[in-house]
Formats: sequence, C-alpha cells, structure tokens
Amino acid sequence: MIWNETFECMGRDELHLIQSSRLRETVERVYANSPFYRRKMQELSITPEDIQTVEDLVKLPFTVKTDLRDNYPFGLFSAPMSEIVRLHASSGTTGKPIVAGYTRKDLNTWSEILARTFTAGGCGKSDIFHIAFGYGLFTGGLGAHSGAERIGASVIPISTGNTEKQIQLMTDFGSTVLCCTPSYALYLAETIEKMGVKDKLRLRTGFFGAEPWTEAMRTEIQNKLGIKAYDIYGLTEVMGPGVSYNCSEQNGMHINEDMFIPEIIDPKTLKPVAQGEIGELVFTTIYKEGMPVLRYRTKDLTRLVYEPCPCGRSFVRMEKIKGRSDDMLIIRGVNVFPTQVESVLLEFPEVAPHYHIFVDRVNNTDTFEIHVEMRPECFSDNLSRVLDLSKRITHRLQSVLGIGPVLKLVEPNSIQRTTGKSVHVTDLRKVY
Ligand code: DLL
Repeated sequence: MIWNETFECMGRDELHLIQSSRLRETVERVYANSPFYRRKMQELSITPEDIQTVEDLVKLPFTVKTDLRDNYPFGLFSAPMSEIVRLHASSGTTGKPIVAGYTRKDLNTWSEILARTFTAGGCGKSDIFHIAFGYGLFTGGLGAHSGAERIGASVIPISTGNTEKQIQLMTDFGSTVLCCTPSYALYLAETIEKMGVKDKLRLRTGFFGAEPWTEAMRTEIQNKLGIKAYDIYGLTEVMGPGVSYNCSEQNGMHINEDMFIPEIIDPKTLKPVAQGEIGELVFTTIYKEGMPVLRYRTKDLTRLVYEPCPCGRSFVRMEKIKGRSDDMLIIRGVNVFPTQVESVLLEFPEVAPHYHIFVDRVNNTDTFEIHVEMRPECFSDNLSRVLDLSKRITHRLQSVLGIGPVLKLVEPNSIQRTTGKSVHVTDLRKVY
C-alpha cells in the first residue's frame, strides 16, 4: 500500500526539480528570518542566489547540536512566534534541551510523512494503534499519534509506563498496532509472557524507533510478539519520527526526500563519502517553516542505498543506523558500538538481549565488562554449563569486536528495564 504515490514513487528527475525549488525557498526563508543562518552564510560569503539546485547544497554551512544549544530556546526559528503552534524538545543527556517549533503547515507535513510510514507498513483505517511512545516534549507520542489519526485509524494515546495496565488495555481494546521503542517492545513482550495473555492479543504490526536496534533484535521482537516489526527513524531537530520509514520489504528506510535532502559525510573531513559508503548522516529540511535546518549533522552512522526497491517507491533508502558517532566507545584503541554487542548476544539463545556495558580506566588501562542476563529457562547453578556458555560468548565477542570483554552472566530480570530510550553503557572514564 502506498499513501501518496505522487511523491513516494516520483521519478528521480522530477524529484530533483522539486528538491531544488524547495531548497531555494528554504534558503531564502532562513536568510530572511534567521539571524543565525544569515550570519553563517555571510561568513561563507554566500547569498541565497548562490543556491539554485541540489548540487549547490555543499556550499551551505553545516549545523550542529551546539548551534541549537547556543541559541536556546528559539534562536534558529525562521517563523515568528505567532505562527508557531507547537513546541517539542529533546533533552539529551547533557546541557540545555534542543527545542523545535512547528507551524500549522509543519504539523500537516509531519502527519503526512507518518501517514506514509504507517501505510507502508500495511496499516489503515481499521487498525487500532496503541501508542506507547512517551507523550509530551518528546516527539514520539504526539508525532505517531497525528499520523495514525491521518490514516483514519483508532488511536489509543497510552504513552509509556504502567506496563501491566497497558497490556490489559491492549487485550481489552484489541489493539492491532504497537508503536514504542524497541527496548520497550521487548519489555512489553516479556510482561505479556509473564501475564500469560499472548493468545488474547490481536497485535499484528509494530513501528519501533528512537534508538539503534539490530536486525537480530527485530527478529526477537517479531517472534516474541508474533508481529511484523517496522523501523521508523527521525530526530527532533529535523522533524521527529517519520523522516524515514521501512516499507514491506523491511530492507532499509525510505527517506522522505521531497521534505528532507540526505547527505553522507566523513565526520572527520566533512566531505561527502563515495556513494554507498558508511558515514555520518546529514539532513537539510526543504519543506519546513518553523525551524528549517541546513545540513544538520545527525551523528548517526549509516549508508544510503540507491538501488530501486521492489516496493516501487523511488525514495532513497538508508540502512539501519549502525550507531551514533558519540555512542562509539574507544576501548584500548578499538572502536566498539553497543549494537555490535547486541547482535552477538542475540546469537545465543541462552541469554536475553538485556545487557549493560561498563567501561573504566584502572592503572592507565581501559577495563571493559559486559553484564548479560540469562534467560529464565537457561538460568541454572550448573557451574560448568555456565562457564562453558560464558567462554563461548566471550570468544564470539572477541572475534566480532576485536577486543575481549569480561563477561558476567547475571540473573534474569536483574538489569533495569526501560519504557523509553535505553541506556546500555556506563563509561566511568568520563567521570574523572
Ligand atoms: O527519537 C524521534 C523518534 C521518535 C524517532 C519515535 C523514531 C520513533 P530524538 O529524541 O531527537 O528523536 O532522538 C533522535 O534517536 O539521532 C538517532 O540517534 C536515534 N534514533 C531515532 N530513530 C532511530 C532508529 C526521536 N529508527 C535520535 N534507529 C537520532 C536508530 C534512531 N536510531
């Protein structure tokens, strides 16, 4: 099913024309209304006339998170407050929050891209959406809500938490679609199992995002909940969820290129990488009024796939996010992503994908410890079995990561569960 064939299946030449025209309008808008962007462009000696087509994008300045923090709260807005009808914010872990402002047209655009997302996952007006993303300043809840309403579905704005009650309502209301973070989906699945109500559920589809998750995690969620799990990507600075979405192929996320132009750059040189290479994802919004951003550096690492997708959509796909460059741990000189650890753990049926990584520095050497939960059915006091399992997992981690951790197999349910974005790492080196 395709929500908006006119755009989603548009020929690349036509798309290029639309992108160029919308890019010109955006650059004119920010130059006229945002002192921040006017100054940045003046520093590079460029004017809006220098930007005519998508190829001119590289002349524009980059925008980074600290630009938003330094201009907190509304310094990057390109519309007067009288036109802003909604504010969202993302807290991050340090510093001031990132604030985004939306005009009425922006909210319309946002619900449009989410309608595309949900339709691509086979959903429609007879579905009942259980939206367990957080509602509030976080973009997940209200964002998904507007898209589900747009396709005419019935929407349950349940938000996060109160997990057993959620599941009760999910069964009573016959929810068919679940939206939440992948880690909360797993927690919900575990609780559903504990409550013994899996056969009472009518769930068939789920949309999960807001944090990196692996293909192995997708399989785990699909099997545990008996659903098809779709990936949905986005960020507050650019819009919120719906910047890109899985189609029924579940093979990469189509980027809504009529609204956002993607680039992949080398985070060190800031130059575009060769087509198909992994690098940092950068977005320029070309259809936003409230807070358009030019060449926003997401810190998310992925690659773009230009081969045609069997689903018929012409929008370029981005692969699953490999990790964030600021999530990357450098342990004794080796780069380690939490997603690599997750995918190894999911190869072992004896352990659950609940883990926590601890890094510290002792006597000038990095220490690297991973706590992993055993599955209840495999948890035993048979020491030699546990030792053998621990050895096998450590060996596999060593060969995938290039560095061996100290592995601790811990009791089921001893690692804290999350209802929102999960935190998998404690890096004590940063404390000193
Ligand atoms: O997480 C928006 C969102 C809500 C996306 C619900 C999907 C679903 P922020 O809080 O600003 O916005 O965080 C954005 O989360 O830069 C990525 O690092 C990460 N992220 C978001 N979606 C995915 C995904 C929302 N599908 C940051 N896969 C982004 C991997 C994701 N990482």
